Amino acid sequence: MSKLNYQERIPNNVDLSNDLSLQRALEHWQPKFKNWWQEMGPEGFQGNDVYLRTAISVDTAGWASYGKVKMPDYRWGIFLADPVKDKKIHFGDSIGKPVWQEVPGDYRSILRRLIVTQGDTEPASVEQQRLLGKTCPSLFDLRNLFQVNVEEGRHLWAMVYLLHAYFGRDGREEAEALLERNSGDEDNPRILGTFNEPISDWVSFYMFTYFTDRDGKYQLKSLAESSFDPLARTCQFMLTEEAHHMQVGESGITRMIERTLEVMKQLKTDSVDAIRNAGAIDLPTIQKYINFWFSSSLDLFGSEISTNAATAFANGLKGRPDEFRFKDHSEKNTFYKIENFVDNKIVIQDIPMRNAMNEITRVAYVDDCNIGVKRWNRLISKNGYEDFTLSLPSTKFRRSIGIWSNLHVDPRGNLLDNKTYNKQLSSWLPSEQDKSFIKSLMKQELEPGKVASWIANPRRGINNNDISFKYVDLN
Ligand code: BYC
Ligand code: FE
Ligand code: FE
Repeated sequence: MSKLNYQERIPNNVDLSNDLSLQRALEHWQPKFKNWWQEMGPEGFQGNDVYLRTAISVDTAGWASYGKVKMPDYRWGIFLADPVKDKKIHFGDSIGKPVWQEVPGDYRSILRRLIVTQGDTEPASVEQQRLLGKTCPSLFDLRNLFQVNVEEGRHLWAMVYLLHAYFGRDGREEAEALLERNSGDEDNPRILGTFNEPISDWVSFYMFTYFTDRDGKYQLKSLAESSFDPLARTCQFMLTEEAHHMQVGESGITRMIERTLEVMKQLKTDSVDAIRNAGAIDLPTIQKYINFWFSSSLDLFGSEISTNAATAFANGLKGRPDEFRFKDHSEKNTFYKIENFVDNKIVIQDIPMRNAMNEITRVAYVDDCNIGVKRWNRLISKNGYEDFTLSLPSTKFRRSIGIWSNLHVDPRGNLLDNKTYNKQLSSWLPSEQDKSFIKSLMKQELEPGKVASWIANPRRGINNNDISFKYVDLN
């Protein structure tokens, strides 16, 4: 087990003190990161003690410690999973050769592009969530928001370390640019679409952590397979933290639904108006938020048929999530059945497997998303409302990237004509009215143990603490 070095300015397990020029470069970037955190990070509560977990080792048993810390003093550091001796490349064209400890010259720009794209999402999400503290439904949720935020900050550090350590001057420039692009900025936006969408209410926050952080899980799993060993090891450790982010999303959505069902039972009605008047969120509105964030997150996997993805696989840079699940790790002359849209018709085609890597990853992601949906539907039917079910919309619905982009497809996957589609679109997505209703519910609740009207109490507290524990010290 490699102990993390906490004596240094930048906690790390990469022996930073033995590489003075790298250490200096990162120490030069550190104050820029801190400035960015102050300006673009969570608004408010920066001077308050927050009950946060911090990584202290990469050992699976006991990798984190919990304690109160002011966010700007959080110990962001560089932690890579332990190396595996004699590790070999296990997919693509170079199976069996040793994994790389340095970047092969030929792959420099494509690898840098992957790392920059991954890195860009991390600070983007912090920016998107920066105002949510003002409307937190409880201290427990406020703490979870900040936990997610500081860890996304650490994920940025993870990518910046790789850029500084392995990409020289270009890498240092990219590291600066990661702090210069901003979510939703007209002139200099974040790279991927979803990360420029505003997250202005907590319903969107839970949807984002359920659906968009889960894209993170699948992309990190693919990169954890990489033949560039430092990238693989970094992503492996990031996945440990990622699990909590998705848990925040899943439990948040569950608690919203629990509260809605409670109101429905009390009032013996499923009338949208009655539920809303009681300060809870009707299930059809929750469905609309699912439609929005799921469809947006699907675009993050890239085009269904992608030569970029084929190249990244062939070169051993990016594998499939859980590559061990597959028999053939070369996939050189193999094919994948895909639905394509040709001459205004949906057709089934065999395409080279390597070109289908984005779609293969997307399919695994969709299955994973469905696990929570099934659980929510069990909860709804257990409470006696069998005739309402939540569902994921068709993967063809509202896409902006790939085969289905800009086609008029309804949530069930049917192609519609222009006019019908545009008329109905607002009934599938949160309307202005829905949004202003949700906004009206977003009232800050800071009393320990209390929650806002629209969400149930959590089942249990954090790290064996009570629900009413003061997760954020106010004053
Ligand atoms: N928006 O062949 P294509 C996370 C671009 S989330 C805008 O279709 P490719 C997190 C693409 O860049 C995980 N542009 O796709 C979650 C390319 O542009 P260039 C983030 C898009 O390249 C929550 C062009 O379209 N990690 O960690 O095979 C909170 C054609 O590309 C989009 C990664 O993404 C889009 N949605 O795959 C915090 C992993 N989609 O190069 C954090 C690294 C595609 O022609 N990135 N484009 O200018 C990748 O592996 C790939 O870049 C992608 C795209 C999977 C994103
Ligand atoms: Fe992350
Ligand atoms: Fe995350």
